[in-house]
Amino acid sequence: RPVVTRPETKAIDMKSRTNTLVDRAIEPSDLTFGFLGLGMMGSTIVKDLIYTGHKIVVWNRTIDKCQPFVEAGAEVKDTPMDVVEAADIIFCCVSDPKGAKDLVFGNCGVLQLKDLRNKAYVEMSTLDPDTSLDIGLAIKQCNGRYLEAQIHGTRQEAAEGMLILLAGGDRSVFEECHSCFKTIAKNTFFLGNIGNACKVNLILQTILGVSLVGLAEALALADRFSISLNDIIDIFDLTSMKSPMLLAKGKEMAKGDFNPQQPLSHMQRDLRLVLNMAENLDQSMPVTSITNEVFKHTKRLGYSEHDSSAVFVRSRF
Ligand code: NA7
Repeated sequence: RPVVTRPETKAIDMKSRTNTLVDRAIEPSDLTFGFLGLGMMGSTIVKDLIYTGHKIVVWNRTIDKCQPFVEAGAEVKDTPMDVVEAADIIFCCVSDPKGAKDLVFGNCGVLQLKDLRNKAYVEMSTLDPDTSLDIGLAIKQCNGRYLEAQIHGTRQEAAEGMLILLAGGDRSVFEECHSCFKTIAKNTFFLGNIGNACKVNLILQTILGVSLVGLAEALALADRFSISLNDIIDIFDLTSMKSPMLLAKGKEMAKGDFNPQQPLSHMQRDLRLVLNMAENLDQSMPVTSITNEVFKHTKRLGYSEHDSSAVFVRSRF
């Protein structure tokens, strides 16, 4: 097994500014927004929200990650429950459905505050529809309002406010989050009931995952023929098959630069969620199943924390 070095994770630079946000003339809401989870996406989003003038209260499991946000003007709290107490609308952005449930149902979690009247909870963690329904129901049973707001895009797109935001659940929350969503997303969709946004997000991830594996296998074959990968990408760029995402990922594969924009572990998690959804419907998804196996194997090779484009490494064996 090759020795794999972990990708470098740069500390968030609170001083850099993004032109797209300057141009958007965002009028920040007067409400106080809580934010649970300062990972790669979470920290980028919070940075944007502070920059556009929102009042923010944060919490992260690894407390050190909160420090740059305190310096930038956010308040930090000791537990998720404390954030809920201090904020009107609380966003959650953690790695997976289990983490999302821990924050709601766990020790010092959101539901410890038995009455959520006048509070709204917004799930940005990528979730399967059933988990989102469970969380939504629990929040509503405590008199709170719930919105799932699934985010589609890379960390770079988050930094530039160019995500696609897919929402479902309580429309009034969707409207109250307008200035936040305008900060982070170029397009925002309200898709109706809880679960709908999760389904659409996972369907988009299926297209992405399957495409990446196809790209990786084709480039690996070119490599076996000793055809320059850069030449292939230049020609691909002239075809009607090209897309900004595939071009970017192809270039990363050619360079062997797998700095995480969308971690491979997240891609595999999404494929697992897709296959679970399909299983419940008896929907056959053979290509997605194989794609999932390819990503699982690449994880086993040590590339969980690298970008999804690292799937190329496995295709070259
Ligand atoms: P990252 O960079 O992998 O960060 C994951 C975050 O989730 C990070 O803040 C973690 O805290 C937190 N986390 C994970 N599990 C838990 C549990 N069980 N309890 C509390 N906190 C937890 O992910 P991204 O920021 O890129 O993505 C977040 C979501 O946005 C994800 O669903 C994407 O699909 C969309 P830590 O810092 O490790 O203590």
